[in-house]
Amino acid sequence: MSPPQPNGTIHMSTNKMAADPSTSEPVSKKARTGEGLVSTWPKFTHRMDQDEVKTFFKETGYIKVTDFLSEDELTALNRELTRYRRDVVPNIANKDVFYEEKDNPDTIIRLERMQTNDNFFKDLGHSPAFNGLADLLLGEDMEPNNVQFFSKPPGAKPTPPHQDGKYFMHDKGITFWLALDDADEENGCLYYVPGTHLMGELQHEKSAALGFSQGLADYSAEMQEKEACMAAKKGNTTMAEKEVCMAVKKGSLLGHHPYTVHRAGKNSSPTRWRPALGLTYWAKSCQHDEELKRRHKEYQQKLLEELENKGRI
Ligand SMILES: O=C(O)CCC(=O)C(=O)O
Repeated sequence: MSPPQPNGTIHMSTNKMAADPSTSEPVSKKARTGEGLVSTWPKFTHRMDQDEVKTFFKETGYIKVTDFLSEDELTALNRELTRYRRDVVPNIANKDVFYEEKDNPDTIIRLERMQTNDNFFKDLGHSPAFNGLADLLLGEDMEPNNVQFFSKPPGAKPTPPHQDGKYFMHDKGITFWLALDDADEENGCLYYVPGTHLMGELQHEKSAALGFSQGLADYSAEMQEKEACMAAKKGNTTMAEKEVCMAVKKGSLLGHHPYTVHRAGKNSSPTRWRPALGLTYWAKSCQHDEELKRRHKEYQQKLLEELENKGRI
């Protein structure tokens, strides 16, 4: 065990667990930061085998945990989301909400920075279930960077293949994607390309998809063809061939490394939406990177201007 930290937390040597006086089990220090409902939710170690998930993540760059949330937790989360849409959305900044049909509250396709607009979602970000898992997978102290809602309406276009690291501008992060309803090939589930987390940042180009300004250059139809030819010559497989379909039931959790290449399919269902919650975490050490903060602010500003000019927000 390391010596007590200035804030009184005692870190265990393995995964930074602090002793909880109320139980004989160690509990993440993050358990204490959540208020109300979320703080009573079991920590991630009750939801999966942590060694297994850590090894899998290291090798593939992603995780998939079925039934991560219980029925009751999912019901509570959906209730809070309904409240957020009804009570919070009318008062938030334009940049934190995107609609399929502008200003039609029933057609929200994206919510951003929910943790800064509402305490429930702030607590969710800090909860031992998610923040503790981020600490474990990245092997350092992580903190919530964004809590987002992504929804694909019936007929929605695909999300272009990309690496989140392109948006983060670093690789000390992780993205969790929680299915709020069943997601499959029909309504636009995610696809991962295993092992791409080891390839560093790949070249991206501008994409027309709202909220996903960057797409992988290599995935354009022309590049895919070229890649397939080269791979065939060398006896290799292409990214498209390696990609894994992440169809999941509601309550399941996916997670990916900043450099893991991923995309979402189009929603070809005539009736089903595809709602999900995204939680991104950055290493606490990023707080000290002034250059990163500056570049990020500049990027956000540019993005906002572009969205405003297009009349999308
Ligand atoms: O939900 C989607 O359509 C895409 C989500 C995504 O790309 C992400 O969370 O990084």
